[in-house]
Amino acid sequence: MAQTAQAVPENAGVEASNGAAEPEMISGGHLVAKALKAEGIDVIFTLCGGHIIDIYDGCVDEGIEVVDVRHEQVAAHAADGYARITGKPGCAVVTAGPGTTDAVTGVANALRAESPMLLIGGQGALSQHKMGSLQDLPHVDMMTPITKFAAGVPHTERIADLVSMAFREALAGAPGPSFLEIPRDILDAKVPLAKARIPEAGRYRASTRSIGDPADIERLADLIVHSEKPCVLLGSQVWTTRGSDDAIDFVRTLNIPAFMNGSGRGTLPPGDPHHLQLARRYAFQNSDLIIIVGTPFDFRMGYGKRLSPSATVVQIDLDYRTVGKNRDIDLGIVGDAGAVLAAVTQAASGRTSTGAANRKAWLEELRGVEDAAYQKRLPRQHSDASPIDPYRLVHEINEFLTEDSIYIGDGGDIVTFSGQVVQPKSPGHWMDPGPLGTLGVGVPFVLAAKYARPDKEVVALFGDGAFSLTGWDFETLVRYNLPFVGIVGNNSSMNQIRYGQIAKYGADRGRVGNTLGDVRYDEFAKMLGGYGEEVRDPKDIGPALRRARESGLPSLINVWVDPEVYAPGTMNQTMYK
Ligand SMILES: Cc1ncc(C[n+]2csc(CCOP(=O)(O)OP(=O)(O)O)c2C)c(N)n1
Ligand SMILES: [Mg+2]
Repeated sequence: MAQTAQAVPENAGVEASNGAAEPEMISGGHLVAKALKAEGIDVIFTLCGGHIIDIYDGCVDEGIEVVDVRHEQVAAHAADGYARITGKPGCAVVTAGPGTTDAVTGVANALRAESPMLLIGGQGALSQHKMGSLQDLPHVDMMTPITKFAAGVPHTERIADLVSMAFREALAGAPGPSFLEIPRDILDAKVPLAKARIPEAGRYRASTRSIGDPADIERLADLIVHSEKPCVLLGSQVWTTRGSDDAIDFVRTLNIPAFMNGSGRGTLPPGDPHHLQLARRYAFQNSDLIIIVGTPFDFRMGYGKRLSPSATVVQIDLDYRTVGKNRDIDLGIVGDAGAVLAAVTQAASGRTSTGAANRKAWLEELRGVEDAAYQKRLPRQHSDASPIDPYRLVHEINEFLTEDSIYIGDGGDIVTFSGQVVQPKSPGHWMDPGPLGTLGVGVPFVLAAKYARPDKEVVALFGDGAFSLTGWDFETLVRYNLPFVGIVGNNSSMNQIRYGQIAKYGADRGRVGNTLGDVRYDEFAKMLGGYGEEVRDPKDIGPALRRARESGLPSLINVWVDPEVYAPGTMNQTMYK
């Protein structure tokens, strides 16, 4: 029976020469693209390889952009960065063998930073399994310890289904990376569209926005209303869960001094009466109630050992494995930072008194400690010395940032300085590698941030060592017309490591394996089509930054900083204690 074109159902296929209906067929790469689309992925970061090209072809059909970089580490870090900026999972696609091994660092960084991303890697054809095919490696074995989910795809029909499983795992609880390996013949093969499970957008995952045990919300509200000296640490998960507004409401309604770390920086703007930074050690030693939100007791927190033994300690985290790890706590809540804080604010507000007024003196006490520490450091921030005092450089950067500047730090000592001085002005406007401490995240994070949010200004500070790891992708920023203000704090050294070597082995043996050339990164930027300037005099930093902003190009301002000046954290070797 003849049918009009409009009456043909979408998946009905075309009529074969013998009259039987042939099913509509779809290839593996096109199934990948359909599954990515269902998750809202609109860009993949990639470096090409023959094993993965059918995914590109699928992306063309689905309207997913293919952003090509110069090193797979960059693709993986960009996927991590994209997830942080957008709140959606990021996706990187790399070829088999060295393409996948190159991406390992980016995946590992996303694991420690709890950043949801999917890495898709190619693999030799299943028909050549264990025959020594080009670029064959045991990728799933390699990825298993550094992902939340790592699997190979055994059949073309299962591709989209497994992509959805990978996303479910990446986004559940504390987010993290997933990995899928797709053999070449599985990816290239065509199967009937009707036989492939393609999970529908929004219908294969549940919300993980939990408040934990409701009774614990009441317990925490009780602790807060009776506390005279509380403090809260707002960690990365406050941003991950997009709980910034709930956190702001919590500290303001209940009058609780707040410290921020990781991606939680910028939750409160600088100058906010509850925003504290330099008085953290004092607060942790003198508070009666310490509430840790969405950050583990890892090395950044001295494994929880530096909290007052008499304080009541509360920990809120998306991951049950983090709560109570490394030290005992008085109350643990496994849940979503924003949802929990909103519920506690509401519960406490329902009491006869929230106790907010009783905490006024404590806030003033902390403000006094904060102001004294700030005043003590200020002369360094205003230093006219040349070579330039790193404190002056990071001070100038802090002055330069606007409410719309996303700040990215990638380096050793120079970034340690910036952690003390640079204060992002808005939530989600601070990016650092996270607890893996990976050098080389800078350029990929710039790529992700500027690509996802072209309306934002991106300002990145690099150590000269850190920039060198992934610096060639500056060319990608030029190619995609992604202007940003880049600064290299250049001390011709891997200074953070050099300090420890000198301290341990003496000055004459301290110059081993940590020396870099006097490289003109401004010239490197210009060579690749960007903007560059060199700065030796501190008073030129501000004007150079402004010219970089106005250039409308990817830029690098090469600032020669004093190699003999080290950050206090480096001198105390705090990170190893
Ligand atoms: C990928 C990677 N390799 C090595 C290290 C160890 N490391 C930490 S800081 C540092 C020195 C970084 O030098 P640079 O970026 O120039 O910053 P500086 O300390 O000189 O300011 C090194 C090598 C690391 N964290 N990550
Ligand atoms: Mg350096």
